[in-house]
Amino acid sequence: MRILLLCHSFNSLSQRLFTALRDDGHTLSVELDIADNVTDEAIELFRPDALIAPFLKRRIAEATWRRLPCLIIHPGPPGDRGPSALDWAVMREQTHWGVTVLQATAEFDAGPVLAHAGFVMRSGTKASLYRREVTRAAVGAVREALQRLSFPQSATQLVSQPTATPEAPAGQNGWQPLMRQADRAIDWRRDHSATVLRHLRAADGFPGVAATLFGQPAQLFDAHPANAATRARAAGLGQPGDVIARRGPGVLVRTVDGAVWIGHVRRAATTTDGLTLKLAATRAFAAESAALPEWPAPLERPTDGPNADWAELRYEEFGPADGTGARVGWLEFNFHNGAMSTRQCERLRDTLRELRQRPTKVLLLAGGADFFSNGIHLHDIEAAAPEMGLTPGNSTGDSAADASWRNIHAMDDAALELLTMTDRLTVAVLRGNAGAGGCFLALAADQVWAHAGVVQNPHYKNMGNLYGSEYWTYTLPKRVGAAQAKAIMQGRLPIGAVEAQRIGLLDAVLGEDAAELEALARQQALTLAASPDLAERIAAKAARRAADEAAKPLQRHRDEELQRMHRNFYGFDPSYHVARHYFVHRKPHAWTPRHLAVHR
Ligand code: COA
Ligand code: THG
Repeated sequence: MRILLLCHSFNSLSQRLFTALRDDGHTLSVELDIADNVTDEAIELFRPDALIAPFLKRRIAEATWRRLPCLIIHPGPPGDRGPSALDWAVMREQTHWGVTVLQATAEFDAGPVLAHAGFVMRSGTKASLYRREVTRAAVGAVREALQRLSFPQSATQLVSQPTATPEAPAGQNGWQPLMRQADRAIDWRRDHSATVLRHLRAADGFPGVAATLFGQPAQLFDAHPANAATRARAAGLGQPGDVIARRGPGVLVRTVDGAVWIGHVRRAATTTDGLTLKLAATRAFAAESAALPEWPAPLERPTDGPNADWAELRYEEFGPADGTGARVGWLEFNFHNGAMSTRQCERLRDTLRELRQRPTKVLLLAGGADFFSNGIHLHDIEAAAPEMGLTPGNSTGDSAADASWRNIHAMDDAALELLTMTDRLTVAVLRGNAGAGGCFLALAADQVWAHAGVVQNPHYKNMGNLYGSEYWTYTLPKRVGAAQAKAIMQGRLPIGAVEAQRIGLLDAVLGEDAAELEALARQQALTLAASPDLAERIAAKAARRAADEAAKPLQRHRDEELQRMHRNFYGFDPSYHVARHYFVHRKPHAWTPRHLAVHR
């Protein structure tokens, strides 16, 4: 079929559908929802058999939904309707939830149900549920819906009788209104930790919960429970609502029954443009946080039980302890949204250096649970540039260009640790999507494993024509060949797991989701560590690296890449600074990029 994706932005769900439906043999094009006449034009040009709206905020015009089947993906079960479906589901602690594919009609989310899929709710943020459970269920439901549409008879019937609701539960009007800040409100003096966590999870990544921190107004995000030891330590300190310690990006806030970690905040606007950024709490409130004691968590700790604890980095080791086989290391870096600031890159680099001392023969780099990595931290960089680009952003005369320069160096340093780890095998385990520099960080490992739902964007040009670094000029052609490397970089398109494996970007696709991948990757790594030719493999790796180094040193790759990046950051063309500004402030698109709108 010819399928037009109509979306508010080309977000992770839209990208996953784009790759999945192309894998199925459909012809896809994308139009961002800019105006009704632009959508009309796209339909005129592309002549789609169906339109799919994975992430759409505006109403599809009647002339459009009468003309061709328009499939709305609603992140709720049949009968549920409205713009805050997942927010309410998390807030109300639903134990099961679902995704519905319905046909657009005059009323929001009230059209005929074409397919639906359910899932068991997990205790996670709205955004995490959206990126994992909702996305997986949506792909299944859309495939089922398209199956139904591909029989022309039923398609005609659906278009001509768009008010029938064949599968929706009878008599259920599940309209749920937009969730407002009043619904999300927390009161530090009254609410228990569980309430605070629930409200923040329902509002994460957008719009956050409006509250007071350090006595000042801010939107709060990225909340985590304090474990028993932390709660005990916090018990005598301060009053509910007081900030009492810091850890990584976050701060610890007292509650009536303990304490919660708040990782990220968006401070209330102070400038006339009203623009603010979601930043690490310790960055947004840098002066206030400076006085707080650091309460670190041990790097090596379990995921469950009383010693489980929140921190960005976590390491674990497994395998035979009796010397009968090699040990395997597992390193996670759960950086919020996969964005890696200079501070975070440096912590990762230092941790990788530390792990060189461990007696492991296989090291798994597990990235974050929702995103493997998305490269340099564009919000953090933007924070150095309130007036955009090269304008000095603060009293130290720092600029977004300087912040970008430091961040890309730190990113390269982390990648270099991996590239030079020649005494063991390294594997990047992609539990979630990876983008730009995050993809190339993964390629710095010997092998890359992912699950079937992972989408990669192994290119930089979408961010104002960035050239990119992370030694991509070494790793990408080595893996996929020069011609394919060029095609990927210029194509700027998301690549699903099936295609990624076909072209050599991935070595293995294990399981259907993050949980399945995690279990399979651990098994596979133990097998690898126990393989009789392990020593030969490691020796071959070291020899290959030495030969490559002799042919062209890594430093030269880095220098050449950074020379181009320097021009992107400091040069005459401000495209990168403009693109970053639009991205971090989620400014609406004025047109659909031509690599997506192939019909244009
Ligand atoms: N540096 C800094 N930040 C980065 C980054 C980088 N290198 N790469 C990605 N990010 C950030 C993005 O800025 C975005 O930030 P956010 O947390 O403020 O949203 C985040 O990572 C993820 O990007 P996005 O493209 O939005 O991913 P997504 O598709 O997985 O998220 C939603 C989708 C729906 C969860 C999210 O956009 C949301 O909560 N939207 C509100 C719900 C809504 O409006 N629904 C419409 C009615 S149906
Ligand atoms: N039929 C048609 N068009 C549609 C849908 C449909 N467009 C997309 C839409 N479904 C997806 N679902 C919703 C449901 C409710 C709202 C938006 C999208 C909604 N919006 C508020 C409004 O427009 O006033 C604003 C919400 C906000 O600010 O985020 O209520 O079934 N033809």
